[in-house]
Amino acid sequence: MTDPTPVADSGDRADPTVEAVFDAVAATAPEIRAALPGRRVESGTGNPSGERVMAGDLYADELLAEAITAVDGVGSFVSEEREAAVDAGGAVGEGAYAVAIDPLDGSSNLRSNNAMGTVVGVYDAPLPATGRDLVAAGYVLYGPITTMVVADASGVREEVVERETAGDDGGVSRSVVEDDLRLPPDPLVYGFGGRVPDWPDDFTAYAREIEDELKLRYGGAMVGDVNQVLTYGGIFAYPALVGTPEGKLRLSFEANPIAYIVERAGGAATDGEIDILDVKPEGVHDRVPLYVGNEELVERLQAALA
Ligand code: AFP
Repeated sequence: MTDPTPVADSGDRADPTVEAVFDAVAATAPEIRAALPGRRVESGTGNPSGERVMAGDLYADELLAEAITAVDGVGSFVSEEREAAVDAGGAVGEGAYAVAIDPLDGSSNLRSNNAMGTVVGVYDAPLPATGRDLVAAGYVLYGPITTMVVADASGVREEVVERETAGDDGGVSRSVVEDDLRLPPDPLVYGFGGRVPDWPDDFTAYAREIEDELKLRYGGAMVGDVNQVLTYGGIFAYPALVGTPEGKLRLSFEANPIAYIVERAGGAATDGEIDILDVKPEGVHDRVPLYVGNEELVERLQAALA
């Protein structure tokens, strides 16, 4: 494993620890991306949620753990792929942050070569914590272009992440391409996960209405699907399912960071009853149904499920 590469152009942001975390995430992104072609196979191990783990998941987790635990002001590194938090030195909640990571969200898309990403939540409290303890959140999207969306108290921005020179030794640049990302007011797309026969009747009825209004866009990686909603407006859901009312997505690693980003961009996020950011976890690997997007669509969804 190589040392994280230096990052340029990160700009003058308010919280130096938060910026250093996203510098570290950006610095790993080209390396993670470059390593994916040889890591499209299952690793042979499972994660704490009982899912099979791809070799790419493990590689990304190792690289991110190394880069993020080296950041001054980070007290612990908590990963979807690890049972326990990694102690990074500082006291979380007393000046140091806990960084929660889904290293390779949508890694089952490695096989079919579709989009995937890395999700980041920076919490000012030991985990498990609610999303109200987030001070920043973001994600890297490994699409045709590597982009990083970062949300903090100042708003939401989208950056392009690139190596400055060819090869492995150059620095990594972060170039802001949208400095005030807002959900478009006229929604265009929707993407709902889970098998349709497993959807509860009230959610199915809502989906039938939405199908008449918006275009289906579903790629099987939350980061890619939410990025479409942020770009075009709309709604993404991984709903409660018959037999699995908790849905699929993890609160600490997926739902909270995405809710934080979308709410900062002017949208809304719910578990069907309350704001995702108010959901109280019992454990770090808890799952939660997630419905996120334009406020009007999320409010209608909540009314449909009431
Ligand atoms: P993987 O990381 O195992 O590919 O799961 C991705 C994910 O957690 C999330 O990114 C997607 O929204 C959701 O699962 C897709 O699940 P389905 O395969 O059931 O559509």
